[in-house]
Amino acid sequence: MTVAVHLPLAEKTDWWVKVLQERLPGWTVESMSAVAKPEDVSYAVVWRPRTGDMARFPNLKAIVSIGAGIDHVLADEQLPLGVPIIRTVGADLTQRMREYVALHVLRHHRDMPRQLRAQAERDWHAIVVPVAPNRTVGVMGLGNLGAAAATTVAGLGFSARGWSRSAKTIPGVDTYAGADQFDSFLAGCDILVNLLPLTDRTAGVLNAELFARLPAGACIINCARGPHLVDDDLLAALDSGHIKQATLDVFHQEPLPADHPFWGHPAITVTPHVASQIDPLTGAGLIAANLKTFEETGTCEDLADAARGY
Ligand code: NDP
Ligand code: OXD
Repeated sequence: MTVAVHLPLAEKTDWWVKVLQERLPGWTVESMSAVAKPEDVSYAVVWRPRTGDMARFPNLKAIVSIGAGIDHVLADEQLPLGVPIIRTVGADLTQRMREYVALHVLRHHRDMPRQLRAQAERDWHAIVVPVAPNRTVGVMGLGNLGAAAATTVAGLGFSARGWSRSAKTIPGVDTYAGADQFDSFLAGCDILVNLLPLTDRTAGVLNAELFARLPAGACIINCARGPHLVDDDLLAALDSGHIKQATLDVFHQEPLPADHPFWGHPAITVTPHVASQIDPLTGAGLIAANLKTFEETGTCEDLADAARGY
């Protein structure tokens, strides 16, 4: 069984080849760029593959995304149709996202950016904020990560709500579903967290129209994908004061170009796509287990639905 691995950085590819080979004795794991016989490749394990990479392999049984999102795989216009895509998800990834969302929700809730500005000016300035139950945190997307994030903020005492495509029941979280309930969901969200997958339907969802539906002074946390956000609309909403602050972990172009206005904006916190990066050794174990299960049974639990886009 041959597995071809590709990540944008050659040294990362080499690392994944090594650890996957250790976990898949009897299989052949190699860098995609070193594959001599494309017809032998049964599985591709990738992060941000290049256009046409998968089309080279006529006998591909499945593609593994080294991550939860599959948008980077589906972006390949030459992607062979019908090849199953396996996500890499699990408790490690979910826990890291819980921590990131808790950190930034609390930071906005307690107005830490303003408190830090006061410290810089040696100003003993006490900021009094509402208690968490009087603050509404909305989470867009209630999958593995969004449901965990919503449950986490509910556990901190916030008034938590979430929005997804299909209806859900999550203890402690008010849930909304579908386009019909989107406006009701948004109204009253003091802090909005985006954990939607990037699809044709969700691209650009964080736009001027959405910001206008949020209460004045709302904060945005985007830890899903850069193209969910219309950058100029956020800058305008921040400059008008309608949106107070934003935390952004993901961007249209990564790394975020040095001259991008987000870097120096006083109301924006930039993090470099680190909200939830799976521990690589844990991820390698999950991927090896999924490959073995798929090889034995022709399916596995973490299959994405390529037609749906996530
Ligand atoms: P899942 O696929 O488990 O869940 C996606 C959720 O979004 C589901 O609840 C789904 O609804 C909902 N959804 C999808 N499309 C729509 C729509 N059109 N309208 C309303 N709701 C919709 O994803 P995960 O929770 O595992 O991950 C979410 C995203 O987080 C990933 O796709 C990735 O982009 C991002 N991510 C970012 C990381 C980072 O470090 N910044 C790390 C890991 C992931 P339903 O349940 O009804 O299908
Ligand atoms: C993912 C990511 O999709 O790291 O897992 O963004």
